[in-house]
Amino acid sequence: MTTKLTRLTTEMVPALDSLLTMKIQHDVPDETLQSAMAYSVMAGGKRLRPLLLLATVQTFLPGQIPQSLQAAAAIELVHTYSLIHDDLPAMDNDDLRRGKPTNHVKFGEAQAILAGDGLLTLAFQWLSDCQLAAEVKVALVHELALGAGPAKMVAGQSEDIAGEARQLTLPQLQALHEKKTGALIKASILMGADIAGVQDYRRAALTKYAVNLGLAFQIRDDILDVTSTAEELGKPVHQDEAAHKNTYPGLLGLAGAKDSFNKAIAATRLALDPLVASTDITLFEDFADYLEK
Ligand code: GRG
Repeated sequence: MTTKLTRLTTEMVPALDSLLTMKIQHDVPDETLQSAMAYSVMAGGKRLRPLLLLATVQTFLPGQIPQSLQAAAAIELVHTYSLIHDDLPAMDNDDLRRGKPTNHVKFGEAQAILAGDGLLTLAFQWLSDCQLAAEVKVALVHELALGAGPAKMVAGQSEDIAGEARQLTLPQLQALHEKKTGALIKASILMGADIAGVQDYRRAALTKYAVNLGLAFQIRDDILDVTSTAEELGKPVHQDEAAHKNTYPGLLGLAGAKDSFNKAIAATRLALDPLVASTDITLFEDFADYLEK
């Protein structure tokens, strides 16, 4: 079945990909750095976070989609930086990502660190020079810095690494996931809301939706690490257990993790209730359906 999200993806991913390719080429004059940055950005990611921003704009103010593409692409830069650094020998020490050698395997550790640094900084350059009103750009910079920065994603990564040595409780694990993975997902949706001028009860509903979607996403990732093959995921599996990571299946068993996933998905859908009377929520429902497949 062709869903609204499939149509948005078919239309937007090629546009995002060509913007990412062209602007990295234009904005990164050093050839080695440009290759290392482009390698991971163009390695076949699903573009989930940019699509969340664009789906939010499409739902509330579709006329702003063309001006939103660069902001959506900026989120993918931050996401890609986080994956490059996460894969480094000093962090998860992974050799495979998206079915390809990781950045440091291909370009060496120093260039991989710099590629990540370059992507993180370039994201904010793109937000500051995109075609949106100045006050919207400030809101976007703030939202992305909050979600990706030292109070959220970086803190989550730090806690994840520190937590390898000890068993977290379920609330501690949920808080860690909310920072490490959830915060960027939430920022993506709220940045869409900033562009579309979504406020009050609608922004509150979107925030609740985003938090629960992010949680469902991470629990699903934990489950897939246990149940999938490396070919299916394009990255090594059973890594979490080997690294003594705190995960949902590790803490609750596979059945318990699946139960938590189902609860997070139910909460994701419930969060949309206040919007139903005024808004076509199909795109948001499609993301929940996608995670459930
Ligand atoms: C290094 C500061 C810093 C942060 C890293 C995101 C992150 C924090 C670590 C990644 C660990 C991980 C694999 C978490 C699982 C959730 C996740 C981010 C999966 C990858 O995202 P997808 O599925 O990937 O959207 P694609 O390849 O489609 O972009």
